[in-house]
This record gives sequence, C-alpha cells and structure tokens, in this order.
Amino acid sequence: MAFRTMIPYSRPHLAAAHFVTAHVFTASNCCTKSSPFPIRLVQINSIKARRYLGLQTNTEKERIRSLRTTSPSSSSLAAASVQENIPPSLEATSEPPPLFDGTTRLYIAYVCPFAQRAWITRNYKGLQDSINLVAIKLQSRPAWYKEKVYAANTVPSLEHNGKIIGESLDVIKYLDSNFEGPSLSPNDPAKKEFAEELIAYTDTFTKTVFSSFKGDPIKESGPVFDHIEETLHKFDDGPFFLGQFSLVDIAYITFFERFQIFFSEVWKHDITAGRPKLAKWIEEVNKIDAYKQTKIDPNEHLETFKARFLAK
Ligand SMILES: N[C@@H](CCC(=O)N[C@@H](CS)C(=O)NCC(=O)O)C(=O)O
Repeated sequence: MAFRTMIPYSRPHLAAAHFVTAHVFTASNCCTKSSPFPIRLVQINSIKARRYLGLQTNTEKERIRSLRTTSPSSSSLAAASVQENIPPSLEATSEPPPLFDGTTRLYIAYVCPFAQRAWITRNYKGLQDSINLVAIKLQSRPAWYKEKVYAANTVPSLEHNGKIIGESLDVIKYLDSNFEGPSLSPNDPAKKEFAEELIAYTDTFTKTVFSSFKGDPIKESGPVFDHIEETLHKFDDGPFFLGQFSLVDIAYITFFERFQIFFSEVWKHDITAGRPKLAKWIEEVNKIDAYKQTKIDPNEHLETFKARFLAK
C-alpha cells in the first residue's frame, strides 16, 4: 500500500498518522508468525489521525455499536476500505477492452457526476476486484464506445453478463440488487417508499439548480436546498437521508460536491449556511472511503462548471 498524498508535516495529526502508518506497514511486512508484534500493539488515539487513516474514532465506534444493536444489517458497516490504482482515461485512439468476454466493466468518466454515482456504489459494496473500471475521456470518446458498448454514448454504463445497463440511477439499483456487499437499500417499507421518492426527486433538484445559474442562483435554488434540509430531518437514526447510508445519499452527493464549490467560489455563498442538517450530511458522507476515493480536484469541477455555465 502506497500513500498517494504528500503529507504536510506542519499538520501534526497527519504527521502522527503518517508516522504510525509507516511503522505499522513496515512492521507488518517484516512480521513473522512467531513475532506478530506490531499491528495489535499500535494504539492511535488522536481523532484526526484515526480519521486520516480511515479508522473509527471512539465516538464513531460507539455510534456503530449502537447501530449494530438497533440494526444488525446496518449499511453503515461499510465494506473494508480498498485503495486502488485508478486507470487512465481511454480516448479516441485507444483500443477497446476485450468486450463481452465475461468481464464485468463499469464505464465512467472521472469528471461525471452521474458516473460517479455508480463508481461510489461499486466501491461501497467492495466490488473493486469483480467490476473493472473503464474510464473514458468525454471530449475525445472512442467511437467503439457508442458502436459496440452503449448506443446512448453516455456514462455510466455497466457491462454485465453479456448485456449493458445504462442510466446512473438504474445502474446503482442494479449493482445493489445483483452483487454482493453491504446493502444500500432499506428493508423498512416506509423508508423504501421514501427512498424511491427521493431518488425520483434528484432530477427536479439538479435541473432547478442548473437552471438557476442563468438567473439569480441563490434565490432560485434556495427552495430546493431548503427542501433537502427538511428531508434530512425525517429520520433521526443517523445523519443520512434514510438514517443509514444508502443509494439516496449516493444519488445526491456527487451533485452537492460540485454545487458547493461552484456557489462558494462564484457567488461567495455557502449552501449549508442556515441548513445544519445539510452541513452535517456533507461532513458525514465525506468520511466514507467509497466516496472519498472518487473525488477529484475541486478546481477541475470549478473550471468545468465555469466553462459550461458562465462562458459568454
Ligand atoms: N441520465 C444519464 C445522464 C448521463 C450523462 O449525461 N452523462 C454525461 C457525462 S456527465 C455524458 O455521458 N455525456 C455525453 C453525451 O451526452 O454525449 C444518467 O443518469 O446516466
């Protein structure tokens, strides 16, 4: 396991985390059966260092313990974190992978919020080894993608058992129903119904926000952000839309990631101001590894959005 990030040692919790990690991994590599010293003996107490390492803090452990008591199948007991090397994007001149050879493939573009939904779902369910990521460069899409993979020519799409599934919301539901890993759908009928309602609302939500960019964004998108805030008050057994982390959170977070930075940088507006549940929700989703691994440089979102929505 290699660290991809440079660690600023001026930030002591990161330095502490890095020190401990380096030692744990070095020690675990040279560890023998007769000398199983390191991992079990290392205690990491700093909350920030534990978060950085993807370990639960004591508070989080408590919360999970209580969730276990109330809901043994709780989806917040996410699959173990897997760091993977993400593949380079294929472009017009790239050869296709050996299509329909029995391999399951998820076609995405790193910048795309729709594709990111499917990518998070795959990661959360721990399917990194069974579903290959194929990244496509949208501005220079290979012709074979439209001709041989997905005639709609959009991402995401999923190649599975000789067929292609498209449309991000269908893909995430398909992944959740047809693959192993922690469930991202509630069992409770009331929550199930609410989940469908919320998933259906993503379209209205995103379209309202996107069209507000042409007018007065803060005023015109205010009601839909308020609606999300109210919605987050509905279940109090966790910070997520249905209490526990689910497909609903995945359906929304990729757009919030972009909207938050765009409003902040362009209109100096904090979309979470006066919306405490929304602020908490964003904070909690940002602790989920399956999501963290799909995030790209916020400046890239900013540039994409500026070019798309502010160019004269
Ligand atoms: N409704 C589709 C939208 C997918 C979509 O628009 N993806 C964009 C990238 S973010 C795309 O592939 N655009 C290429 C195109 O429209 O030609 C979904 O949810 O999957």
